[in-house]
Amino acid sequence: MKTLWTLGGHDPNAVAGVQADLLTARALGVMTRTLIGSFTAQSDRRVSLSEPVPKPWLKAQWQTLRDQEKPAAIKLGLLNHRELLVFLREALVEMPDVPVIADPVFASSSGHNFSRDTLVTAWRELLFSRLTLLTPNIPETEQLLGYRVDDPETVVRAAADLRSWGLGAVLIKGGHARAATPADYFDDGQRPFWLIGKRVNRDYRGTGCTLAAAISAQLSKGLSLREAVITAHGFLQSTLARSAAAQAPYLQYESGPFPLSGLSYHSGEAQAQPFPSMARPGFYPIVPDVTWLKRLVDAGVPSLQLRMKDVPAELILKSIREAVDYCRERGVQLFINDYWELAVECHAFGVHLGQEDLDQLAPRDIRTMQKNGLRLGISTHSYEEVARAIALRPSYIALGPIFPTTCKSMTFGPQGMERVKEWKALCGDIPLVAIGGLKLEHAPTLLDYGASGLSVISDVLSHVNPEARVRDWLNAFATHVGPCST
Ligand code: 3NM
Repeated sequence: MKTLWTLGGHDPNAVAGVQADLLTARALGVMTRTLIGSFTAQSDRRVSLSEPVPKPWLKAQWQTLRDQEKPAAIKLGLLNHRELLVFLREALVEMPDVPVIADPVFASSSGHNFSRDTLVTAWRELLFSRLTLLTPNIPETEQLLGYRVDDPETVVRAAADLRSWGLGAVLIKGGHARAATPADYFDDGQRPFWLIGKRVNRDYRGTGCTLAAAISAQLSKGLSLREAVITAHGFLQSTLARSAAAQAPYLQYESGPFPLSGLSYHSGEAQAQPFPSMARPGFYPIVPDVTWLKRLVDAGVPSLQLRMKDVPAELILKSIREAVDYCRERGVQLFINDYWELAVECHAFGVHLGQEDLDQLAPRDIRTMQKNGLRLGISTHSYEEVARAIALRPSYIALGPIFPTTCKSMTFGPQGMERVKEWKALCGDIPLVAIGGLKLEHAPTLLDYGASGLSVISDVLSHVNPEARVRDWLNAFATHVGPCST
């Protein structure tokens, strides 16, 4: 079994330090070993003791675990003596491939200053080059770098400066910042992103430990670092929201699915408005041209996507206009694939975009779509893509490919039907459309698992009798969830 080792402080209240790590990792289904690096006496109001263990104590704990296993990941928290850091640096040499996540406790949220500058320097000199990820909050970032970090530009600069000391990646936590939406900034030297949080009306201890422990637990399960950071952020946010709603004095950890937070490559600001909602997508075929579109509309589909590939440019606008008029008159929810500007011009019901299309959009393009009342659907295939979609607050999120498909070239493998259950939870209240290799017989299971819409190409377009096949799909929806158009 893969295990997580967590090394940090002991909190007699068991709401921070290694106990918070243990509760977090357990909720995420990961077996955890705990190593005590310091004893503390702390409460909500103050820290009255913070005493590092003697080096032989840490060595004995470490050796005991080392004799039995190699961990899948190691999480470091409060380590407030240079000697312990020296020991750790040496001990880690024999496990170079184990990811190490550090949440450096230089000060607790109740204000106790655990460390002197010499300790900050020791962390930097002894451990930073071995760390997969460092997760400082803003005060810790300022303490490390010696300058004020108080706006998005300085956060970006601080992350680059921290990484220049040899860190694999850095997650700067914005909870202490003054912004209305607390955003965390992740930089691994590839494609940095912001994770957008929500403030809750209560302060909780142990949030930093929880986030870093959740990241470490997700890494232990085999997720990539980016995926671990994204899912852990969602876990912490839902833990905070649930605890605050229950007015619980301490974080309430629970196993089970949770929604992801929004992710943006551009800014940590939450988007002001959601895209307009729509009636349940229901049976939602994709067609390549207006001839097919009219056939399927006449057969009674409630939603359609016009996805024109390799169509001469001069035909595109004409087709979109004709398709929009045809669907509007018949109350069909028509999404235009890709051509969002033409969709705006023709007053289409909605637009469907892939991740590469989103790369081309500026924030003002999003505002233009919203101002014109366009619905938005987004294709997703990974945690990162779905978190990015969530930040845009679209009308639906599509997950695919559920099964192998021949209609689109894919870098992602088939997800399987079970994944729909998880995606449903990740998307929160945004409707979910399943796509990719779907056949009629999959409909009951996918609807049971929480899909609001099922999207197909070949099952209908390659059928000997497409109209009859549409009727079968509509019947499958009607028996399962009631008529599609409501
Ligand atoms: N998007 P069929 S799969 C257009 O996973 C499309 O994002 C997908 O065709 C995704 O029903 C797909 O014939 C093709 O498999 C769906």
